[in-house]
Amino acid sequence: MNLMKKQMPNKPIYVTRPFLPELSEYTKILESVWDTGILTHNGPLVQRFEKEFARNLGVENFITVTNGTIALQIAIKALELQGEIITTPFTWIATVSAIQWEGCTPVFCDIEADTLNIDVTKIEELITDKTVAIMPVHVFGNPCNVDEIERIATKHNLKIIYDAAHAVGSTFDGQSVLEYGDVSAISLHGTKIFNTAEGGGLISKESKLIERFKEIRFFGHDDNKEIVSDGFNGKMTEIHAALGLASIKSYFDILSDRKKLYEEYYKGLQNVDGLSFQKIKYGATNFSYFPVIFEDEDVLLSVEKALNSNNIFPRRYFYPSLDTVAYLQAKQKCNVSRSVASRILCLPLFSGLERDSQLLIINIIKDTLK
Ligand code: T4K
Repeated sequence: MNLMKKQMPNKPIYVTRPFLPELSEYTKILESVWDTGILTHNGPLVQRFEKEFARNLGVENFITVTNGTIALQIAIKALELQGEIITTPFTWIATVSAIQWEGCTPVFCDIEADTLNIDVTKIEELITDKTVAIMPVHVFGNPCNVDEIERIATKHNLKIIYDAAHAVGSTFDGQSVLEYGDVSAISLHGTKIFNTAEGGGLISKESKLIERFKEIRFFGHDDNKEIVSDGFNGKMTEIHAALGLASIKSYFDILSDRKKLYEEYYKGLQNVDGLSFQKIKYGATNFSYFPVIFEDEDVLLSVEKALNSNNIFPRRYFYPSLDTVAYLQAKQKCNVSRSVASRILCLPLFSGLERDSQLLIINIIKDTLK
């Protein structure tokens, strides 16, 4: 323990630290904003960011919006969904609040204990005559069983919206996982693998849907500024798009940094008794989080305490399981999700995490579990 205290980092280490480009790269791009005075309303930087980011993601169409939550709401609105949407309780509250905000009812399907994604074998028993869609989450960037979800949706005539908040850079069958389903909604929040401070986006192969997304994010106006439908304000600003553009040339380096750090954790922890890890079964993850699962909550709490006392702050993503949140009044009880949520901790993982800090984290966990 003495050794650990000696190495204790001066600055706190949080679960993540946003990637930031060189400040000069950012200000160079911002100069054009100062020249034109255009701050928002689908300006030239938003349009450039959409094109360049789509190319990096390997998707046909990408539309930016204010944040990942608004992206989910726009997806539900554009698909004109009214009724029950089957989703997972092992997620951030935004998945569920977007469903409720759009007047739909979330129905919780339990998760697979290994992948931590929606359990595809339990979806069909939850389908009723009110079910309109499935909203799975690629949890921590781990692709869902997209083939089976598509088979179920086609059989029951349901829409699929992927909450792909974590899945920038994840692939399935060698292509971006964001191209699956009717729509994928991503987050570009500061805590995500690629960020524009706040931000989000929508991906769909259907050009009609892309047009609807654009209308909805701009008060229901079409390209000619005619009011053609209901909409709201979901626009990304030029200031946020500039941050995305300044970071874009580092996109593939960010992905490979995460992979290296993830592998380092895995190498250090894989043989530790009493620990288990998320299984990547379908496709390839983007390595954006490193969750560890303990045998019980008491062990988790003692590891968390040991890390905290060394100025290290992992995060309990996702806790609690949303089927236990009283105000949501869930009718389903998801035991696997409840169990995992009480025992899972996401370790610090971000570009720039120093090797010594990572070794310290590994050693503290090993020591606590001894
Ligand atoms: N669907 C899913 C599955 C999601 O996980 C999320 C968001 C969404 C939808 C909705 O997307 P957005 O509408 O947010 O675009 C964070 C984020 O606020 C949230 O975006 C994210 N998921 C969720 C999983 O995590 P917190 O409460 O953990 O954030 P916070 O502020 O505690 O940040 C964690 C650590 O990161 C801090 O201890 C320090 C560091 N940090 C954070 C920020 C914001 C920085 O160093 N700089 C920063 O600017 O929620």
